[in-house]
Amino acid sequence: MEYDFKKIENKWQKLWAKNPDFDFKQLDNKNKKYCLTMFSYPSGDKLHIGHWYNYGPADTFARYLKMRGYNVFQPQGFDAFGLPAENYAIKHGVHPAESTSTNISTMRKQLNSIGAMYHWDNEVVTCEKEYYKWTQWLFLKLYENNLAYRKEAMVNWDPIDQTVLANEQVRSDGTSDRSGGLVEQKALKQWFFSITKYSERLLDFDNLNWPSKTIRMQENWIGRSEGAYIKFQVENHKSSIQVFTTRPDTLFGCTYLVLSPEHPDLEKIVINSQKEIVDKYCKESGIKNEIQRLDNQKSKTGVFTGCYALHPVNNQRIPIWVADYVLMSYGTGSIMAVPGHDQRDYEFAVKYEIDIIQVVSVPGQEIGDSAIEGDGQCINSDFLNKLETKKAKEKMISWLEKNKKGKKTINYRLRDWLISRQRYWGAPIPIVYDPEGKPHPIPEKHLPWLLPNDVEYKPKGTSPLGSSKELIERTEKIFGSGWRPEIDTMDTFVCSSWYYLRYPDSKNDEKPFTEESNKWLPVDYYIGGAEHATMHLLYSRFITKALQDLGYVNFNEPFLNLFHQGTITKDSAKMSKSKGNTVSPDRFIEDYGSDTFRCYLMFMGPYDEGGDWNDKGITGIDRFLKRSFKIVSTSDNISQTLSSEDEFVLHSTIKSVSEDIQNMKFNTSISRLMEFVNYFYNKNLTDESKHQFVQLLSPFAPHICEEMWSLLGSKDSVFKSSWPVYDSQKIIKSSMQIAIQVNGKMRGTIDVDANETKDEIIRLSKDNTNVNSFIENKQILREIYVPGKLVNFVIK
Ligand code: ANZ
Repeated sequence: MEYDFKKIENKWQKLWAKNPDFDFKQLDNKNKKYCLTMFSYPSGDKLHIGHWYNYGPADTFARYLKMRGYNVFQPQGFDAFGLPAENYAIKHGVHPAESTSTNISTMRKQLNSIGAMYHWDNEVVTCEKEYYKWTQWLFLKLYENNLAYRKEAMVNWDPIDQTVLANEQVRSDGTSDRSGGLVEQKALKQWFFSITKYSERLLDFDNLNWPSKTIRMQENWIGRSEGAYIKFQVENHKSSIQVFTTRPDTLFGCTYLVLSPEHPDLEKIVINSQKEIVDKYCKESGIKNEIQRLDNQKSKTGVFTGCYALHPVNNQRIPIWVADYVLMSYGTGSIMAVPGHDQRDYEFAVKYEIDIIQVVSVPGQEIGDSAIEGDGQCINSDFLNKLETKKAKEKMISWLEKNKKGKKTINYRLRDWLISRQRYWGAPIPIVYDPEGKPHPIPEKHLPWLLPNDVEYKPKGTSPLGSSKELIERTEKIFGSGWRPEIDTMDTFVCSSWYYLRYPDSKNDEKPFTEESNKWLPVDYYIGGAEHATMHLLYSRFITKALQDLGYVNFNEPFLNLFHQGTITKDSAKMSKSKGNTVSPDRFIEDYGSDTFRCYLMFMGPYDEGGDWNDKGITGIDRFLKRSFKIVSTSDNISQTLSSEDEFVLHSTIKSVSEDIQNMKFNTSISRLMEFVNYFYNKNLTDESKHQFVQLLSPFAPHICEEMWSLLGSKDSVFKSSWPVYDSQKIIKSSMQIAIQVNGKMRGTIDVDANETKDEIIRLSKDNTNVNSFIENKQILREIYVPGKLVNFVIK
């Protein structure tokens, strides 16, 4: 019988769609496994190979869990709001609602061709009002609980996309990761979520099985630093300047202070004769973004304020400078500079001829071309002298606390999450302003607060919603004349920060989720790209923890096991449309079928590393599936029993495939299945072993296996059957090698049947020609047999 993949795949996709076993409503949440892949943006009009690489193997894993007896929930949806979808719409001159919905229906069809076991009834589409109503609800809950607030802030402005970007969306070279434009700084009133209140708790990864690299990235992003605040009295002034330092042990080496150009006290302290040059300096640095300011390659700049501070311990005069290598957004926006032990300060002090005092000594190191940044022993430091750095930190902090000049503190690099976007295609922020401009939350009964349609959505620097007459009329009608709507929309990362909570009850229009639907959570297995390490994966953890605190969920982490798929390259280069080296999945599905395509993706390399695409490789998989079909579907290779060697091959295949698939080692699983087929290709199989083989292959190639399962006479889906179990007795090697010694010296080896008796093994050993030459005509005093290993003849 020929393997007709088109017919088979078509047939089973239709049957699965109708099969009540794949109906979520029938699923019990006891013994559940919630398997989730990161949902896709309908930004392009097609799924690309990266989507397949995320979704195909993830489905293999989900199907395997189902066969292991779990109640598997595997939903799918679309992250449909946001810049990529909006830019696609602008480029193609259609309304984003229209292009998004067309793209979604194409992608839905393509997703079906993967042959994945999706619970489509639970689909989530974030741009639909039935969904964003609850994104707005989430905003309101955070607002009511002081976790959402509005403030004027310097923001990253993308001049090409004409919108604000989160720090995470700015690349290290200062350009936008969306448009590539050079990001500028701009002061705007913006909405924020208070993720920083959760900094410490977000550093707890205890019960998570996540890639350690991702955990490290989140830790670095949160950036916890232990240190101290230290107060410096300003000479002849009432005010004092508070700095944040991680090195209070170096306080005696502080020879100047620096305020950031945006520091609010700067104006108060700068002396008249320096005002003009300080103002000019601040204006110039206002144009630079944070990344340019922190660029270590560039020479540091700054100007003297003319004012002095007093050293908190010895009252010495310390000049106060302004310099843009100090950022307003970190610590207190001002530092104590210790040029002997901080490289930035060192370069600055050399350039502006400021004193450098060494206060830490490290054997073999001298302050020469650079500062000594490491730990050591305190010198030139009064009561800290001779102490090790670590001890000195503690001693200085207790001195400062006792004398009320400072205190121990912990600082985090994490910033609050800026969620306002000056764009059209997003969930409107559910806030209105009274005639005095004071913000008020929109009462829940008015949700969804609809995204207006009468909008010029192309970006022009102000929020498109401002051009909607309908939105203003709606606002005035409900709240009164002179009331104005908020015209910014929410960052799409807000939509995706909670979507996993919506899936189990995605059509509920009374509640975003319920106690019952939450029984499906947390997500057991989450699979998606590593590029989301510091954005989506951190935001989701924050939102889950916030909702737990507000009593809406009873778990504190959204994703228990996390896995990142690798990338598929072409000739070792990343696939991209601009390079013209993309591989369209559709063509290969057309030519080889979905099962072959999925299997090939999994076979290419370890799942977390990816692999290099080549067209020849896929023909190998094609041959493997054809041969698999043949050994199962022919009836003239049936036997009643298997030899012990055959059984060994069968049971060790079951063992290794089970172990490897459990660890998402799909490539080695497929290799083992190929070895199985090669071994049995011209041999007979029993009916049972054919069944077992089909079961092992089925999570990888679901369509062909359903077909083979039914050819073998089963009425039900193979995915309702239980994963095969190996018999440990049968994988004991059927023969064993015995070493033969004479008086403890190796004289030969023999292969014997694993069940051979001791007497027979000793007899065979004596017959070995080489051994025989040593024992012939000798008196054997003892015959020692170590079972399964060796025979030793002790002779006179
Ligand atoms: C004195 C000192 C001496 C420092 C020394 C370092 C070494 P992390 O570890 O990243 O938290 N700093 C503080 N606020 C800053 C700001 N707003 N902009 C730029 N730099 C700032 O870094 C903390 C250190 O970075 C602080 O400790 C401070 O310099 C500097 F031998 O204070 B340190």
